[in-house]
Amino acid sequence: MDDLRQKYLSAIAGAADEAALEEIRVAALGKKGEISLKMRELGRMSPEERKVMGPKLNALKDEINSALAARRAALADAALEERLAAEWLDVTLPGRPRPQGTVHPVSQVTEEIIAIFADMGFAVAEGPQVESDWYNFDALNIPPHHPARQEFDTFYMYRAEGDERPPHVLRTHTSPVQIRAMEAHGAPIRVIAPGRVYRSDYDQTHTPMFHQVEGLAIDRDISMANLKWVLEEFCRAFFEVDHVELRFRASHFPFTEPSAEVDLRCSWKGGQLKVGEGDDWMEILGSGMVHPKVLKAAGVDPGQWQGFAFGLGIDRLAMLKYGIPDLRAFFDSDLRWLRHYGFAALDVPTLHGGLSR
Ligand code: 2NM
Repeated sequence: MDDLRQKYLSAIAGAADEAALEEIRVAALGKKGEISLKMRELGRMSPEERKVMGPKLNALKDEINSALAARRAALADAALEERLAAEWLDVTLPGRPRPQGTVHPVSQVTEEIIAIFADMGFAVAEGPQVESDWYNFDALNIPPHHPARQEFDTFYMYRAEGDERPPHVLRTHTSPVQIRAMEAHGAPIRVIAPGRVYRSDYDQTHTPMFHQVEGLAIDRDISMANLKWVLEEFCRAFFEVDHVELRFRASHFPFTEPSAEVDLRCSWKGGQLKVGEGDDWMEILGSGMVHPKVLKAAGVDPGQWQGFAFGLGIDRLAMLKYGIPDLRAFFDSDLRWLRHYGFAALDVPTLHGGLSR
Protein backbone atom coordinates (compact mmCIF):
# COMPACT_ATOMS: atom_id res chain seq x y z
CA MET A 1 0.00 0.00 0.00
CA ASP A 2 2.82 2.36 0.88
CA ASP A 3 4.61 1.51 -2.36
CA LEU A 4 1.46 2.35 -4.37
CA ARG A 5 1.00 5.58 -2.49
CA GLN A 6 4.63 6.58 -3.02
CA LYS A 7 4.55 5.65 -6.70
CA TYR A 8 1.46 7.65 -7.58
CA LEU A 9 2.09 10.70 -5.41
CA SER A 10 5.55 11.19 -6.88
CA ALA A 11 4.24 10.62 -10.43
CA ILE A 12 1.59 13.30 -9.79
CA ALA A 13 4.14 15.73 -8.37
CA GLY A 14 6.29 15.28 -11.50
CA ALA A 15 3.46 15.50 -14.09
CA ALA A 16 4.23 18.29 -16.52
CA ASP A 17 0.75 18.90 -17.90
CA GLU A 18 -2.96 18.04 -17.87
CA ALA A 19 -2.49 15.08 -20.23
CA ALA A 20 0.17 13.46 -18.01
CA LEU A 21 -2.13 13.86 -14.97
CA GLU A 22 -4.98 12.17 -16.82
CA GLU A 23 -2.71 9.26 -17.73
CA ILE A 24 -1.80 8.80 -14.07
CA ARG A 25 -5.45 8.99 -12.99
CA VAL A 26 -6.39 6.24 -15.47
CA ALA A 27 -3.46 4.05 -14.41
CA ALA A 28 -4.45 4.34 -10.74
CA LEU A 29 -8.18 4.86 -10.57
CA GLY A 30 -9.53 4.09 -14.06
CA LYS A 31 -11.71 1.01 -14.68
CA LYS A 32 -8.64 -1.17 -14.99
CA GLY A 33 -6.48 1.01 -12.78
CA GLU A 34 -4.15 -0.55 -10.25
CA ILE A 35 -6.11 0.71 -7.22
CA SER A 36 -9.49 -0.10 -8.75
CA LEU A 37 -8.34 -3.70 -9.24
CA LYS A 38 -7.19 -3.84 -5.65
CA MET A 39 -10.63 -2.64 -4.53
CA ARG A 40 -12.25 -5.38 -6.54
CA GLU A 41 -10.12 -7.90 -4.62
CA LEU A 42 -11.84 -6.79 -1.38
CA GLY A 43 -14.79 -9.09 -2.26
CA ARG A 44 -12.55 -12.12 -2.04
CA MET A 45 -11.13 -11.22 1.35
CA SER A 46 -12.21 -12.40 4.76
CA PRO A 47 -14.38 -9.88 6.65
CA GLU A 48 -11.48 -9.16 9.01
CA GLU A 49 -9.06 -8.47 6.19
CA ARG A 50 -11.70 -6.37 4.41
CA LYS A 51 -12.25 -4.24 7.54
CA VAL A 52 -8.58 -3.28 7.51
CA MET A 53 -7.98 -3.01 3.77
CA GLY A 54 -11.25 -1.32 2.76
CA PRO A 55 -10.73 1.97 4.62
CA LYS A 56 -7.02 1.98 3.69
CA LEU A 57 -7.79 1.64 -0.02
CA ASN A 58 -10.54 4.26 0.18
CA ALA A 59 -8.20 6.63 2.00
CA LEU A 60 -5.53 6.04 -0.65
CA LYS A 61 -8.05 6.67 -3.43
CA ASP A 62 -9.11 9.95 -1.77
CA GLU A 63 -5.53 10.98 -1.27
CA ILE A 64 -4.65 10.39 -4.92
CA ASN A 65 -7.76 12.26 -6.10
CA SER A 66 -6.85 15.22 -3.91
CA ALA A 67 -3.26 15.16 -5.15
CA LEU A 68 -4.51 15.08 -8.75
CA ALA A 69 -6.84 18.06 -8.15
CA ALA A 70 -4.13 20.03 -6.36
CA ARG A 71 -1.60 19.38 -9.12
CA ARG A 72 -4.17 20.26 -11.79
CA ALA A 73 -4.89 23.60 -10.07
CA ALA A 74 -1.16 24.31 -9.72
CA LEU A 75 -0.61 23.63 -13.42
CA ALA A 76 -3.53 25.97 -14.38
CA ASP A 77 -2.15 28.70 -12.09
CA ALA A 78 1.28 28.37 -13.67
CA ALA A 79 -0.20 28.57 -17.18
CA LEU A 80 -2.15 31.72 -16.25
CA GLU A 81 0.95 33.28 -14.69
CA GLU A 82 2.88 32.57 -17.87
CA ARG A 83 0.17 34.19 -20.04
CA LEU A 84 -0.05 37.22 -17.80
CA ALA A 85 3.70 37.66 -18.06
CA ALA A 86 3.74 37.19 -21.85
CA GLU A 87 0.69 39.31 -22.63
CA TRP A 88 1.68 42.22 -20.43
CA LEU A 89 0.72 45.58 -21.86
CA ASP A 90 1.96 49.07 -21.00
CA VAL A 91 -1.31 51.02 -20.98
CA THR A 92 0.62 54.27 -20.57
CA LEU A 93 2.05 54.00 -24.12
CA PRO A 94 0.31 56.19 -26.81
CA GLY A 95 -2.39 54.07 -28.49
CA ARG A 96 -1.61 55.14 -32.05
CA PRO A 97 1.10 57.28 -33.60
CA ARG A 98 -0.10 60.85 -34.26
CA PRO A 99 -0.94 61.52 -37.93
CA GLN A 100 2.09 62.92 -39.74
CA GLY A 101 0.25 64.51 -42.68
CA THR A 102 -1.50 67.87 -42.96
CA VAL A 103 -4.47 69.13 -44.96
CA HIS A 104 -3.29 71.03 -48.05
CA PRO A 105 -4.27 74.73 -48.11
CA VAL A 106 -6.19 74.11 -51.37
CA SER A 107 -8.27 71.41 -49.65
CA GLN A 108 -8.82 73.60 -46.60
CA VAL A 109 -9.90 76.63 -48.66
CA THR A 110 -12.15 74.46 -50.86
CA GLU A 111 -13.91 73.22 -47.71
CA GLU A 112 -14.22 76.79 -46.42
CA ILE A 113 -15.81 77.94 -49.71
CA ILE A 114 -18.17 74.96 -49.73
CA ALA A 115 -19.25 75.69 -46.14
CA ILE A 116 -20.04 79.33 -47.01
CA PHE A 117 -22.08 78.58 -50.14
CA ALA A 118 -23.81 75.59 -48.54
CA ASP A 119 -25.04 78.03 -45.88
CA MET A 120 -26.61 80.10 -48.69
CA GLY A 121 -28.39 77.06 -50.12
CA PHE A 122 -25.93 76.00 -52.83
CA ALA A 123 -25.43 72.28 -53.46
CA VAL A 124 -22.04 70.89 -54.53
CA ALA A 125 -21.76 69.33 -58.00
CA GLU A 126 -18.86 67.38 -59.46
CA GLY A 127 -18.07 66.11 -62.95
CA PRO A 128 -15.38 64.52 -65.13
CA GLN A 129 -11.98 66.16 -65.61
CA VAL A 130 -11.71 64.71 -69.11
CA GLU A 131 -14.57 66.41 -70.96
CA SER A 132 -16.10 66.35 -74.40
CA ASP A 133 -15.51 69.32 -76.64
CA TRP A 134 -19.25 69.99 -76.47
CA TYR A 135 -19.55 70.34 -72.68
CA ASN A 136 -16.31 72.30 -72.32
CA PHE A 137 -16.92 74.71 -75.24
CA ASP A 138 -20.01 74.46 -77.51
CA ALA A 139 -22.59 74.35 -74.68
CA LEU A 140 -20.92 77.45 -73.22
CA ASN A 141 -21.45 79.45 -76.38
CA ILE A 142 -17.90 78.88 -77.61
CA PRO A 143 -18.40 77.32 -81.08
CA PRO A 144 -15.55 75.67 -83.06
CA HIS A 145 -13.07 78.21 -84.48
CA HIS A 146 -14.30 80.88 -82.02
CA PRO A 147 -11.28 83.00 -81.02
CA ALA A 148 -12.10 82.46 -77.32
CA ARG A 149 -11.00 78.83 -77.71
CA GLN A 150 -7.39 80.01 -78.07
CA GLU A 151 -7.50 81.86 -74.74
CA PHE A 152 -7.95 78.64 -72.79
CA ASP A 153 -4.63 76.98 -73.76
CA THR A 154 -6.49 73.68 -73.92
CA PHE A 155 -4.91 70.25 -73.43
CA TYR A 156 -6.34 67.94 -76.10
CA MET A 157 -6.61 64.15 -75.76
CA TYR A 158 -5.62 62.03 -78.77
CA ARG A 159 -8.11 60.43 -81.14
CA ALA A 160 -7.30 57.24 -83.02
CA GLU A 161 -5.80 57.77 -86.50
CA GLY A 162 -8.65 58.55 -88.93
CA ASP A 163 -11.21 59.33 -86.18
CA GLU A 164 -12.56 62.71 -87.26
CA ARG A 165 -14.64 63.46 -84.16
CA PRO A 166 -13.38 66.40 -82.07
CA PRO A 167 -10.95 65.20 -79.41
CA HIS A 168 -11.79 65.17 -75.70
CA VAL A 169 -10.11 67.85 -73.60
CA LEU A 170 -8.92 68.31 -70.04
CA ARG A 171 -11.62 70.68 -68.78
CA THR A 172 -10.38 74.27 -68.83
CA HIS A 173 -13.01 75.40 -66.29
CA THR A 174 -15.70 73.72 -64.15
CA SER A 175 -18.55 75.25 -66.20
CA PRO A 176 -19.22 71.87 -67.91
CA VAL A 177 -20.27 70.63 -64.46
CA GLN A 178 -22.90 73.42 -64.35
CA ILE A 179 -24.21 72.38 -67.78
CA ARG A 180 -24.46 68.75 -66.62
CA ALA A 181 -26.21 69.87 -63.40
CA MET A 182 -28.79 71.89 -65.36
CA GLU A 183 -29.36 68.94 -67.72
CA ALA A 184 -29.80 66.55 -64.81
CA HIS A 185 -31.95 68.69 -62.46
CA GLY A 186 -33.36 71.52 -64.62
CA ALA A 187 -34.40 74.86 -63.10
CA PRO A 188 -34.61 76.26 -60.49
CA ILE A 189 -31.10 75.31 -59.39
CA ARG A 190 -28.38 76.56 -57.05
CA VAL A 191 -25.01 74.78 -57.27
CA ILE A 192 -21.31 75.34 -56.92
CA ALA A 193 -18.76 73.25 -58.80
CA PRO A 194 -15.32 73.07 -57.17
CA GLY A 195 -12.49 71.11 -58.75
CA ARG A 196 -9.33 70.77 -60.79
CA VAL A 197 -9.02 72.48 -64.14
CA TYR A 198 -6.22 72.43 -66.72
CA ARG A 199 -4.60 74.98 -69.02
CA SER A 200 -1.27 74.73 -70.80
CA ASP A 201 0.38 77.65 -69.04
CA TYR A 202 3.31 77.65 -66.61
CA ASP A 203 5.05 80.63 -65.02
CA GLN A 204 5.30 82.53 -61.67
CA THR A 205 1.51 82.87 -61.41
CA HIS A 206 0.19 79.97 -63.53
CA THR A 207 0.32 76.20 -63.13
CA PRO A 208 -1.03 73.80 -65.78
CA MET A 209 -3.42 72.34 -63.18
CA PHE A 210 -5.22 74.65 -60.78
CA HIS A 211 -8.47 74.82 -58.83
CA GLN A 212 -11.70 76.66 -59.51
CA VAL A 213 -15.09 77.11 -57.94
CA GLU A 214 -17.91 78.15 -60.18
CA GLY A 215 -21.34 79.08 -58.90
CA LEU A 216 -24.71 79.03 -60.60
CA ALA A 217 -28.15 80.24 -59.47
CA ILE A 218 -31.10 79.92 -61.86
CA ASP A 219 -34.67 80.92 -60.98
CA ARG A 220 -37.55 82.96 -62.44
CA ASP A 221 -36.41 86.41 -61.31
CA ILE A 222 -32.74 86.35 -60.42
CA SER A 223 -30.75 89.52 -61.16
CA MET A 224 -27.26 91.02 -60.86
CA ALA A 225 -28.39 92.42 -57.48
CA ASN A 226 -28.71 88.87 -56.15
CA LEU A 227 -25.27 88.11 -57.57
CA LYS A 228 -23.75 91.12 -55.81
CA TRP A 229 -25.28 90.18 -52.44
CA VAL A 230 -24.14 86.56 -52.70
CA LEU A 231 -20.59 87.61 -53.59
CA GLU A 232 -20.44 90.21 -50.79
CA GLU A 233 -21.72 87.67 -48.32
CA PHE A 234 -19.12 85.20 -49.57
CA CYS A 235 -16.26 87.71 -49.19
CA ARG A 236 -17.32 88.71 -45.67
CA ALA A 237 -17.41 85.10 -44.57
CA PHE A 238 -14.28 84.00 -46.43
CA PHE A 239 -12.03 86.86 -45.32
CA GLU A 240 -13.66 86.88 -41.87
CA VAL A 241 -14.38 90.65 -41.80
CA ASP A 242 -17.59 92.54 -40.98
CA HIS A 243 -17.45 94.90 -43.95
CA VAL A 244 -16.46 94.43 -47.59
CA GLU A 245 -16.87 96.55 -50.72
CA LEU A 246 -17.10 95.13 -54.22
CA ARG A 247 -16.64 96.89 -57.56
CA PHE A 248 -18.15 95.47 -60.74
CA ARG A 249 -16.21 96.23 -63.95
CA ALA A 250 -17.88 95.53 -67.31
CA SER A 251 -16.15 92.63 -69.06
CA HIS A 252 -16.80 89.91 -71.59
CA PHE A 253 -17.22 86.15 -71.37
CA PRO A 254 -18.91 84.08 -74.10
CA PHE A 255 -21.14 82.32 -71.52
CA THR A 256 -22.55 85.41 -69.73
CA GLU A 257 -24.33 88.58 -70.85
CA PRO A 258 -23.83 91.02 -69.32
CA SER A 259 -20.47 90.06 -67.79
CA ALA A 260 -18.52 91.65 -64.99
CA GLU A 261 -15.16 91.26 -63.36
CA VAL A 262 -15.36 91.81 -59.63
CA ASP A 263 -12.79 93.70 -57.53
CA LEU A 264 -12.54 93.76 -53.74
CA ARG A 265 -11.49 96.88 -51.78
CA CYS A 266 -8.34 96.23 -49.81
CA SER A 267 -5.08 97.66 -48.56
CA TRP A 268 -1.59 96.26 -48.93
CA LYS A 269 0.61 97.68 -46.18
CA GLY A 270 3.99 96.11 -45.42
CA GLY A 271 3.03 93.06 -47.44
CA GLN A 272 -0.03 92.60 -45.24
CA LEU A 273 -3.45 92.31 -46.91
CA LYS A 274 -6.45 94.00 -45.27
CA VAL A 275 -9.86 93.41 -46.81
CA GLY A 276 -12.68 96.01 -46.69
CA GLU A 277 -10.47 99.07 -46.16
CA GLY A 278 -7.79 101.04 -48.01
CA ASP A 279 -7.45 102.44 -51.52
CA ASP A 280 -6.47 99.36 -53.51
CA TRP A 281 -8.72 97.07 -55.54
CA MET A 282 -7.98 93.42 -56.07
CA GLU A 283 -9.61 91.40 -58.84
CA ILE A 284 -11.05 88.23 -57.32
CA LEU A 285 -13.50 86.71 -59.81
CA GLY A 286 -15.47 86.80 -63.06
CA SER A 287 -19.24 86.69 -63.26
CA GLY A 288 -22.39 87.60 -65.16
CA MET A 289 -25.92 86.62 -66.14
CA VAL A 290 -25.92 83.22 -67.84
CA HIS A 291 -26.25 83.65 -71.62
CA PRO A 292 -29.64 82.52 -73.02
CA LYS A 293 -27.80 80.26 -75.51
CA VAL A 294 -26.09 78.51 -72.58
CA LEU A 295 -29.40 77.91 -70.78
CA LYS A 296 -30.85 76.54 -74.02
CA ALA A 297 -27.86 74.22 -74.60
CA ALA A 298 -28.40 72.86 -71.07
CA GLY A 299 -32.12 72.24 -71.71
CA VAL A 300 -33.38 75.20 -69.63
CA ASP A 301 -35.97 77.53 -71.25
CA PRO A 302 -34.48 81.06 -71.34
CA GLY A 303 -37.99 82.45 -71.81
CA GLN A 304 -38.86 81.32 -68.26
CA TRP A 305 -35.58 81.16 -66.39
CA GLN A 306 -32.55 83.34 -65.83
CA GLY A 307 -29.70 83.55 -63.37
CA PHE A 308 -26.15 84.39 -62.54
CA ALA A 309 -22.89 82.48 -62.67
CA PHE A 310 -19.40 83.23 -61.42
CA GLY A 311 -15.98 81.66 -61.36
CA LEU A 312 -13.04 82.12 -59.02
CA GLY A 313 -9.58 80.63 -58.54
CA ILE A 314 -9.12 78.68 -55.31
CA ASP A 315 -5.32 78.65 -55.35
CA ARG A 316 -5.02 82.44 -55.51
CA LEU A 317 -7.63 82.88 -52.76
CA ALA A 318 -5.64 80.45 -50.60
CA MET A 319 -2.44 82.49 -51.19
CA LEU A 320 -4.22 85.74 -50.31
CA LYS A 321 -5.92 84.46 -47.17
CA TYR A 322 -2.98 82.56 -45.71
CA GLY A 323 -0.12 84.74 -46.96
CA ILE A 324 1.48 82.10 -49.15
CA PRO A 325 3.91 83.84 -51.52
CA ASP A 326 4.69 81.25 -54.22
CA LEU A 327 2.00 79.49 -56.25
CA ARG A 328 4.30 76.81 -57.62
CA ALA A 329 5.13 75.55 -54.12
CA PHE A 330 1.49 74.38 -53.93
CA PHE A 331 2.28 71.46 -56.19
CA ASP A 332 5.86 70.58 -55.13
CA SER A 333 4.80 68.06 -52.45
CA ASP A 334 7.52 69.49 -50.19
CA LEU A 335 6.83 68.06 -46.72
CA ARG A 336 8.44 71.02 -44.91
CA TRP A 337 6.19 73.42 -46.86
CA LEU A 338 3.13 71.27 -46.11
CA ARG A 339 3.99 71.14 -42.41
CA HIS A 340 4.30 74.94 -42.38
CA TYR A 341 1.22 75.88 -44.41
CA GLY A 342 -0.90 72.75 -43.91
CA PHE A 343 -3.85 72.41 -41.55
CA ALA A 344 -4.50 69.89 -38.77
CA ALA A 345 -6.59 67.01 -40.04
CA LEU A 346 -9.41 67.70 -37.58
CA ASP A 347 -9.72 71.46 -38.27
CA VAL A 348 -12.86 71.04 -40.38
CA PRO A 349 -14.05 74.48 -41.51
CA THR A 350 -17.60 75.36 -40.46
CA LEU A 351 -19.36 78.69 -40.17
CA HIS A 352 -20.33 78.07 -36.53
CA GLY A 353 -16.92 76.73 -35.48
CA GLY A 354 -14.96 79.49 -37.20
CA LEU A 355 -13.71 78.94 -40.73
CA SER A 356 -9.97 79.04 -40.09
CA ARG A 357 -9.61 79.56 -36.29
C1 2NM B 1 -16.78 82.58 -64.99
C2 2NM B 1 -17.25 83.84 -65.26
C3 2NM B 1 -18.58 84.00 -65.65
C4 2NM B 1 -19.79 80.48 -65.52
C5 2NM B 1 -20.81 80.28 -66.41
C6 2NM B 1 -21.33 79.04 -66.11
C7 2NM B 1 -22.46 78.34 -66.76
F1 2NM B 1 -22.16 77.07 -66.94
F2 2NM B 1 -23.50 78.37 -65.97
F3 2NM B 1 -22.74 78.93 -67.90
N1 2NM B 1 -20.62 78.54 -65.10
N2 2NM B 1 -19.68 79.43 -64.73
C8 2NM B 1 -18.92 81.65 -65.42
C9 2NM B 1 -19.41 82.90 -65.71
C10 2NM B 1 -17.61 81.48 -65.05
O1 2NM B 1 -15.50 82.31 -64.61
C11 2NM B 1 -14.56 83.34 -64.62
